[in-house]
Amino acid sequence: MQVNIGNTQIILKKGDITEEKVDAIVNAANSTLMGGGGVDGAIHLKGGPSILEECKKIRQTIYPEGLPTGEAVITTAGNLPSNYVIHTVGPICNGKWDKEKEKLLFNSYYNSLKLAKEKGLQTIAFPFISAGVYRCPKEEASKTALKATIEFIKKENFLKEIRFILFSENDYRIFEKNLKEIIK
Ligand code: AR6
Repeated sequence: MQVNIGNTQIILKKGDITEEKVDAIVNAANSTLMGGGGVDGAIHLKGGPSILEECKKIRQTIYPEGLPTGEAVITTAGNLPSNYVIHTVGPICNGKWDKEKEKLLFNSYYNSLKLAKEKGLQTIAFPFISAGVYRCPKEEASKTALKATIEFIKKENFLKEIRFILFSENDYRIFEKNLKEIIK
């Protein structure tokens, strides 16, 4: 599914984010920035060791105590087809949801988009942040992702293409339903 909002196209797609050819893919990292499972593991595995090397430098210089939840940083993308990886940390929900988690997840998407703008990027692809190991309720997490994206487009009028790469049919359907509701 794809829709245009302002000058930006929002694209929903089922697939593997490590195969996306965009200016930047977003990584659902943890605050250590040292890798992990899920999409984080897949990105480091396929992208190769240079991504981790840059993450280590970021830890040593800007974030010695780890990347706070809701913030975002950028590295190059090693062997991946994209040019950059934007690493952000979503909230840990463990099945629960409240205003604080919503705000933090909103910030993860919004700050990733802001960083892409600062770098002058045109295309970006997101995974379903915090919907895996961090177990945020998918319905609310998807609405928050779309809300942050649309607010960014309306305020900043930047980026040509924002993609959501959903790993399962079920996740794709959740996004499709919520995006249809938001634009109607
Ligand atoms: N492409 C697209 N989506 C994917 C891929 C992929 N290759 N692999 C998994 N997903 P998760 P989180 C989906 O757990 O919940 C890591 O260990 C997955 O189906 O990757 O934010 C980090 O180091 C799910 O819908 O991220 C952190 O410790 C979504 O990506 C922690 O997990 C996010 O699932 C972060 O947890």
